[in-house]
Amino acid sequence: MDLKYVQTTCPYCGTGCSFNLVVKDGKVVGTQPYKRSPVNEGKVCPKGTYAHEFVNSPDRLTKPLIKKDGKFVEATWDEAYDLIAQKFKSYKPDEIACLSSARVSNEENYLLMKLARGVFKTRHIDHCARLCHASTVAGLAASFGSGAMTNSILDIAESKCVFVIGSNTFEQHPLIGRKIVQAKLNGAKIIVFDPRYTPTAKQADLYASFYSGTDVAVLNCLMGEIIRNGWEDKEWVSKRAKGYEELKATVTSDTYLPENVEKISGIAAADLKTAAEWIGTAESSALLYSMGITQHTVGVDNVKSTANLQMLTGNIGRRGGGVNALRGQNNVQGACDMGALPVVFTGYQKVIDEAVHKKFADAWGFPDGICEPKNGYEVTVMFNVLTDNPGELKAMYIMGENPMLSDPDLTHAEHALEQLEFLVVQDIFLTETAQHADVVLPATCYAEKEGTQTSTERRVQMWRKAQDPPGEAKVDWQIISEVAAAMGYADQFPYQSAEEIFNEIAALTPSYHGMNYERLNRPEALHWPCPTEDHPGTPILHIGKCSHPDGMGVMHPIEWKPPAEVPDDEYPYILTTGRCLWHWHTGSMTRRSATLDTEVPTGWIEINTEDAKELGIANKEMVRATSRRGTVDVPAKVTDEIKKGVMFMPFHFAECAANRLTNNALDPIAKIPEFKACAVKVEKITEA
Ligand SMILES: Nc1nc2c(c(=O)[nH]1)N[C@H]1C(S)=C(S)[C@@H](COP(=O)(O)OP(=O)(O)OC[C@H]3O[C@@H](n4cnc5c(=O)[nH]c(N)nc54)[C@H](O)[C@@H]3O)O[C@H]1N2
Ligand SMILES: Nc1nc2c(c(=O)[nH]1)N[C@H]1C(S)=C(S)[C@@H](COP(=O)(O)OP(=O)(O)OC[C@H]3O[C@@H](n4cnc5c(=O)[nH]c(N)nc54)[C@H](O)[C@@H]3O)O[C@H]1N2
Ligand code: SF4
Ligand SMILES: [Mo]
Repeated sequence: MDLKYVQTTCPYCGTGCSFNLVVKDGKVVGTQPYKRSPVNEGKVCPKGTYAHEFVNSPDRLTKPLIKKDGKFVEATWDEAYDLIAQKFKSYKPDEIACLSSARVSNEENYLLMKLARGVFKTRHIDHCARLCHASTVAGLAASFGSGAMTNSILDIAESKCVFVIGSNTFEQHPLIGRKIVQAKLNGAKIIVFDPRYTPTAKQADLYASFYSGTDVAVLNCLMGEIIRNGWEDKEWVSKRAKGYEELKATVTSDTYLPENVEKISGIAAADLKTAAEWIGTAESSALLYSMGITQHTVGVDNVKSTANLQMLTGNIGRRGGGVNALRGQNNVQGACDMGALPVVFTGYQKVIDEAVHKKFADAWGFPDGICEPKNGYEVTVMFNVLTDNPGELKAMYIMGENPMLSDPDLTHAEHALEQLEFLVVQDIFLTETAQHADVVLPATCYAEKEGTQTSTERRVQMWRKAQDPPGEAKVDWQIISEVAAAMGYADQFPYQSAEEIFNEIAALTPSYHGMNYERLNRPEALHWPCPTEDHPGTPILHIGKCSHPDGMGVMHPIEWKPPAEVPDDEYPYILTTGRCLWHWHTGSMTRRSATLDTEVPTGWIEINTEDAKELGIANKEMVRATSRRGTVDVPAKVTDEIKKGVMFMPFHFAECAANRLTNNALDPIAKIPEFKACAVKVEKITEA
């Protein structure tokens, strides 16, 4: 028997834990701790523990598929490439859109970006960050000049106060949750505000439940209290921030007095005052947030409000402080860094900047040029254009995304995909989205390839190959290179290894400039920005100055606005949606993992005990949930752990898909949908 251990990085969340894959006779069969990573020190959560289980699932795609007369038939790679090339050559650049993937490596995101802008010459490229932290990228860039998590994971343990708002850290970033526990053991006060009494909330010294969609009111209230009590960091505010007077006028207005915000949010005035005191008087205070803040029509406003609070209390550029926007997918940070966004090339270099455009055009050397220096469409806008302006977009290339379960208002998403003349899906499983494709390309998963991914704390770490791909499946970067070659651009895609691609990225990207595989190939890896080969990397951003050209932080006065859809007589409850510990998004991987799937076999809707009583609904009973967009039948989970008037559904399960109900209303700047608040009614199912 041949047994080996291959150290790699977890393919699930943005925490970026490391573990060893156990490889027996050439096949991945298990995981083992790898203790030298400073991020997780050998510990992993259940998804990490069972990250080998989906790898050799019998459902893995092993051959290209081409749809003929409505049915998939197996094809050779050459047949698939010929068809793709013939079709894509027949469309104008603006008729093509690409979705890249937060699941794949930096190298693969970079190449899809190059394929889109260089080969297809389209400006329409985006990925699931749009559904996730688009508000963070826009909001934190406006506040600090850089859209990334400001501090490091290890730094959270140093904090004297940890304020968690809109993150269920213990289920969604468990090994960051461990840092909260370490901070608590070091004497920190923990505050959690969440509509649900989550496992994270259970760790709190102060927990308050509140209505989804009232975050700005709550954050303004805390700031108002801090200013009225003189707890603001006067030096930070005077030396490093712009816009204090305007912010002060807004947050100290009567609207945001604790007694008034109690009525808006449902948090007791006394709790708001206590939270303000703890945050305002702590030696350092870290704010952690995730989707509870970003997935709103006011997502950017919410993000800017968290930045306002942290600047006001001098917690930017400080150890144990920061705005810690916890990025979700393993490589969503990297996919953004690689320019899989409609407005930037790598490292946030703007598409509309002529000098940047020329830099990439020159470096890539496409004889017939690249896409125009114009911004493209966001994922959500692409889908709206498909339904509202038929014929404008005709073809789509989707790598490693499953919008047929993850997009808001699935009826709309399905209608949108049906408008396409030609759809290519490159995935490891035949997902709900792949079912709609004309060509499906079988890709390899993390265990079958080399590459880098960038975690939420901007740490760039490596994947290492542990086994060969199943059947004829190919590595994503190789597929992209071969599609480019079939389109006539082999010279621009000459790669033999992921490392060669990484070197091209480093050459074109200032924040990755000092990185190479040799430097990354060590347990601690490197945090960007890392501008030169002797630079140690940057775990904490904005020390001494922010990233705006003048070095200043910008405070934004923001008024609270309710969600796009609020409860009324017909739809009297607020529905919020999210995740659970055991499953990952659309379930393509975790529902094919025997242990995880056994633990949580299907979805549910959380209903407050009093609401359930009024509705005559019993625990575990199948109920019907309806919004203005759709209806699903789903088992009820009757619980005191959710605020009365609010209901919650995880979105992992196709048979009771939360996104049949959600609202496709968008934040005007970030174009992120309002996954965290819509109006629903819930009824008993009475047999006909
Ligand atoms: N197990 C697991 N882990 C994951 C993922 C997964 O699918 N499964 N996905 C990853 C990804 S991509 C992401 S983006 C992260 C997301 O990580 P989180 O954002 O932590 O996860 P969610 O469950 O979407 O939402 C977090 C919390 O927001 C609360 N919430 C709901 N509405 C509101 C509101 O209006 N305001 C506030 N303040 N809070 C509200 C919910 O009750 C929930 O507890 O998780 C990552 N980690
Ligand atoms: N209601 C509701 N909806 C939501 C959210 C919510 O909170 N509520 N959250 C949103 C958020 S934050 C996110 S990030 C999105 C996530 O939305 P998606 O990104 O669409 O969801 P995933 O299930 O992670 O899809 C990733 C796909 O990549 C494939 N894959 C995995 N590894 C590889 C690989 O190496 N190569 C290739 N080619 N494919 C691979 C998987 O099989 C899967 O089909 O969902 C969003 N949708
Ligand atoms: S915390 Fe995230 S990165 Fe760590 S093992 Fe769990 S899913 Fe993987
Ligand atoms: Mo996400």
